Amino acid sequence: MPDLLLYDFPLSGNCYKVRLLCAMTGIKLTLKNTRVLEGETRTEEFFRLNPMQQIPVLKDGDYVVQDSQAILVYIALKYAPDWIDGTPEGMGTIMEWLSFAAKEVSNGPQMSRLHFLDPHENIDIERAQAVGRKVLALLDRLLTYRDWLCLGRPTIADLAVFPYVGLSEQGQLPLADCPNVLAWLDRIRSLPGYISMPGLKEAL
Ligand SMILES: N[C@@H](CCC(=O)N[C@@H](CS)C(=O)NCC(=O)O)C(=O)O
Repeated sequence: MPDLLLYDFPLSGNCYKVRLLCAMTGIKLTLKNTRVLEGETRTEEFFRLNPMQQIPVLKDGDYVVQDSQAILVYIALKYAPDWIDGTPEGMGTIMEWLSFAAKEVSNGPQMSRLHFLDPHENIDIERAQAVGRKVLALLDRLLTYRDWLCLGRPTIADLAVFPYVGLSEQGQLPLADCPNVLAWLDRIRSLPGYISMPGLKEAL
């Protein structure tokens, strides 16, 4: 049984992705609260841990990996293979969604939320909300045809996209007009081992 250490912050959707995968797969995770708002990721010590100066960072013994998408891939490949697909085709398809999480979801719903949580961040809110609306429209259209983002089953692709889409309303991006997104959020919430985070609604 692995004993992983996560540099974590309770309000971070990127850290939550990792907490969620571990909760759903019964993997023990030790949390190290990192005070991002007080500049703890800006220290020399933290730079040596992660030159990107961001959380989440995962330590598995001597191995260190940063970036929420990279951490999901690492944990799933090593400890939770049901949540990934080892074939080139399956991995390629999952990567499409991990990239979507890192670019569109981050530039849209994540940045819109950050603008309202921390007005000191220099965010172009109109652009972020425009990207956010496109993300929600795309997902709602796609989820008319499928229950999960890819491969016909829950994978790390769903967990990578879930947090900031679920938190969209904190960025003043309404979800009420996206019934298929709401149903998908609910399907994820119904999976065994599901845990929530501050700001996420408990049900539809
Ligand atoms: N691509 C990274 C982005 C991580 C990220 O945005 N981290 C934020 C918290 S959610 C952070 O560390 N912010 C502090 C900073 O950038 O100074 C990932 O997906 O993990």
